[in-house]
Amino acid sequence: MSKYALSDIKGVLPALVTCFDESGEFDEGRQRALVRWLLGKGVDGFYLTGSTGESFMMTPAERERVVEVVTDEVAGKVPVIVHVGAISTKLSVQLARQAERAGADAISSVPPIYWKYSNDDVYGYYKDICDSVSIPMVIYNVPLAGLVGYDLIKRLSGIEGVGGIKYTASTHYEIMRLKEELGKDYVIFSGADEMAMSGLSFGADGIIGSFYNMIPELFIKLYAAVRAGDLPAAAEFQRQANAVIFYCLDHHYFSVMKRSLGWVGADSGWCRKPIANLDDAALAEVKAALRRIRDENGITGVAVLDAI
Ligand code: MN9
Repeated sequence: MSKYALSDIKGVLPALVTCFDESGEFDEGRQRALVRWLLGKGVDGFYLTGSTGESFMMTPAERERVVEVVTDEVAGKVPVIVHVGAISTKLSVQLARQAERAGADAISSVPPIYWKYSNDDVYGYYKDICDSVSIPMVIYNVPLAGLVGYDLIKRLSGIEGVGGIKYTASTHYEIMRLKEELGKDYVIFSGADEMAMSGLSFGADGIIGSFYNMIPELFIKLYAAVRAGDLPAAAEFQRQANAVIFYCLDHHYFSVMKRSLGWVGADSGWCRKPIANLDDAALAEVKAALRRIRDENGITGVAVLDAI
């Protein structure tokens, strides 16, 4: 049973990486350990099986298993949103129903991908999924899947069940405008880690992203600083985080995130091909570079970086 209303979901939510072992199979033990580690850090919820969760490299059964395992481990301590986007409505509906059964608090989906769809098609996609479950839908606007225009975002908000958006476009003024035009109950999660401060300053309720797996401490402090109105402090945390992020983005960042967590006992394993993995030699180089970035930028209080 879902436990949290969408309006209760705010703060810092990792787009949880999915843990695979050396042979590429889902690794339940690593996954549970990572969830416990992140809960210990104080994250405010989880976003499962999204792009960062490598969902598009997984079978529906595997995605369902991840959802079962993580909702079981989380056990209602924080809210869980499950990304159910898939190549067909039929699959997305199947995943949405399973997420609801597993106790997810909300679902989310990219718009239909690969082919070019009309606005009516996109509307129909979200309507079909929303009609199949009773938990709310967070639509997902992300360049990788093709951005949804402002007018369509507003139209989609009229579907019963659509309660908010994960907004990963860079046009953050739309966050403010959506809040004004759709009301404060329309929940907005800012989705670009590099611009978390901006998204929150423009009115987002929370942030969902990849790097909250690896350096959650900086974003938890950033979130608190924005809420306290201390924008200079928030900017400093964003600057520190971005020094790490921009380096990682050039070095197979999914693998950097997963393997660097091993330095704090939360090793998250390997990525699924064609996403590349770091071998031990490359990881050693990354480690040296991150140490330098930590020291040059005066970054403290980040476990993964403190460990090197
Ligand atoms: O929404 C993520 N976007 C994608 C979340 O996965 C496409 C972000 O967290 C980015 O990975 C991050 C790095 O560019 O901002």
